[in-house]
Amino acid sequence: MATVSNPIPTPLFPYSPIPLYNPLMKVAIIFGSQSDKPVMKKAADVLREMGVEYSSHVLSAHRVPELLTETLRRLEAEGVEVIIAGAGLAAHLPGVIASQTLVPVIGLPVSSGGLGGLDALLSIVQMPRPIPVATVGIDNGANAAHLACQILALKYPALKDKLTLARLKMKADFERENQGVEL
Ligand code: C2R
Repeated sequence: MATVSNPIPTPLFPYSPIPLYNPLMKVAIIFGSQSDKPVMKKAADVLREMGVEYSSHVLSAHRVPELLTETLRRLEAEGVEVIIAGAGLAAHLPGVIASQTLVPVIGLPVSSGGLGGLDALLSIVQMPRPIPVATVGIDNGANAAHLACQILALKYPALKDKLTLARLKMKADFERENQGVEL
């Protein structure tokens, strides 16, 4: 008799009877090198502003693949809900992370190197199905964090309220700043 394999992917962290889930909103910011720090800091700044807890990790799919897997297991056990993954050059880090977890991964291409980040952008955005990475613009750390907040807002009404207020403020600022413009 033919056996049918389970179509549901096995979670990275095996089922545990101990409730590991922490109800706080949790984002992990993972990046390939210390040299990516200025771009990743833009994401951290927005998360802090929105009151979202985050942890940051320098890891590399190319340089320390075993440590990457180990850390992902730990983050899942701690209840991470969104991962922001930034890298430059042949940026495989976000895709490799996405291949190892069902936690949504936001890819942030970093412009380190002679190609201005286009290399990283294409490496991150062109993922084969069914392993998507939600990719933001080159060096746009702020947008990576805004998208992370929007994902979390599906579950946390207080964060949704904050985002709604931020949008209202943005519109009011825009109208005020663009009143009576002269050329
Ligand atoms: P160094 O400055 O350390 O030489 O790194 C990093 O994200 C960084 O932008 C140069 C660039 O290499 C990237 N890097 C990756 C990966 N690991 C490091 N793209 C990876 O695993 O994808």
